[in-house]
Amino acid sequence: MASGCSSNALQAIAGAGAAPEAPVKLKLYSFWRSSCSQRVRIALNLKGLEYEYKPVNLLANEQSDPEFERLNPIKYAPALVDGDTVIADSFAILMYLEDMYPQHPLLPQDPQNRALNIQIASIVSSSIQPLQNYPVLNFIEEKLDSNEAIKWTQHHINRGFTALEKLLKGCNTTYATGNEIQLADIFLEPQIYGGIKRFGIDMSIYPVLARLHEAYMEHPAFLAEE
Ligand SMILES: N[C@@H](CCC(=O)N[C@@H](CS)C(=O)NCC(=O)O)C(=O)O
Repeated sequence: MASGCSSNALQAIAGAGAAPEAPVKLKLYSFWRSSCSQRVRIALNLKGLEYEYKPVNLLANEQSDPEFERLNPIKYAPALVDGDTVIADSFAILMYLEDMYPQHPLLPQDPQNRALNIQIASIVSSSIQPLQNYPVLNFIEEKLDSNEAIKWTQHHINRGFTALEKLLKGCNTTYATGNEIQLADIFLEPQIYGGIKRFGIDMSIYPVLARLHEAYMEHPAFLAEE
């Protein structure tokens, strides 16, 4: 996955409504394979925001470095620094970006559609991703074995994907909740991508999610990520 893209490319992704080019001030502490970090990188791409990329190698335990722990005491990627403001947790970062940088809104005005976006984001962020996080998998591998860890992960991803597929049944828009990329999509794609590439999830049983994955693969905000 790329760690960022040029400001010209970002402006092109954000489209005509993008804010005028501002001096670099955002810093994103991120790990390339972290789905939570990918959420933020996609939103930054969509909003056409330039940022300094600060890699945190989770496989080398850099999240435990004191410098990073000061930014995020729970020692998870990502964390965003905007001037004097530090925000850790992808959901909080996305809501902050939405408030501060309103170009390419991530949430629709319509209350039902807004709630659906938040519900989908919440299923991914509360009921799927935490159950496939390294500390959880490492614990299972230590206590049981690696076969149990992969079975555990696949079970919880399939449980979440089954719910998401039901929720999106009949979805006939380009993306999950409309014809623009919104919050739901930003949570869905990194989870689907990781499900396929890391955890071998069979997407043929999730036709709506599989169709959305194809659509994301065509969109420049996601392409900049792969
Ligand atoms: N709720 C947090 C969860 C963050 C999280 O779990 N990040 C993972 C990577 S996606 C991580 O840093 N794991 C720590 C580790 O692997 O030790 C968020 O959305 O930012």
